[in-house]
Amino acid sequence: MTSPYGHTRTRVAARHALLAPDGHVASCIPGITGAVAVIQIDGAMGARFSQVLLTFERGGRAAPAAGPTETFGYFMSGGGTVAIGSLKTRCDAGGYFFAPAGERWSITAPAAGTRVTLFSKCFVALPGTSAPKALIGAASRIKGKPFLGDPDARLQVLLPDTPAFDMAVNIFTYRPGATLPFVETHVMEHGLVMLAGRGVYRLEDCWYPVAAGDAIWMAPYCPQWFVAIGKEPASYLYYKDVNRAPA
Ligand code: UGY
Ligand code: MN
Repeated sequence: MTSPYGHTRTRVAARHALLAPDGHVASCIPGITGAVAVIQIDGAMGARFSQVLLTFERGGRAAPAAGPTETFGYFMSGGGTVAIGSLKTRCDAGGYFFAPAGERWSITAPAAGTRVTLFSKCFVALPGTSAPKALIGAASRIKGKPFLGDPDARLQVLLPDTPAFDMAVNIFTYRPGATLPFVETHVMEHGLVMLAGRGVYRLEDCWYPVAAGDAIWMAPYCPQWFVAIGKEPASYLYYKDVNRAPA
């Protein structure tokens, strides 16, 4: 809903950001046609990765040139055909893919209105370890495990937890009233999109009301905490950089 007095929940601070959907503005991204592309987080904000929301029209297509970045894509709604090298599968809502650096990937034949969140980063190789392989999966096949023993805060780990991967992408689902158990402060950076429900996100010394569709950036060492509110579970998809030596 537009505000007659210029209010928005969006806030871009030096070391964290909340982007509410009311502020979205589309960008043209090479290799993406027939889709509204909103760059929510990237290097211009201070991040070391990018987060992009694609909303496809019928006949839309995403097929960027291969480069040094690896890409994780998650179908928030709708569906489309994902191809990475020799892999090719139809993904529906909750489907996801990982395309390693240097490999071409594409999304074709999307249902109209399909929304996909992409996280991309420059791959950092680990000497002596082979690079991670392409994969296509579905969140429905990944069991949610209690986070630090709390059955009301469940974590689904979407990518293999092995040293080859320098990124992790997880889904956190909270029953109403459940929280992150403590205020986390860590070197890993986060990009996040609220998939469902509502809550309050603490970022540094600010507490933000958040709801499905909101995107959040947390710089390294940004103190963070969450509580789910309302009557429905709240869930979010989030990115973090992992498994590499400190800078
Ligand atoms: O994996 C994480 O760091 C996660 N517990 N952080 C978060 O949900 N903000
Ligand atoms: Mn965290």
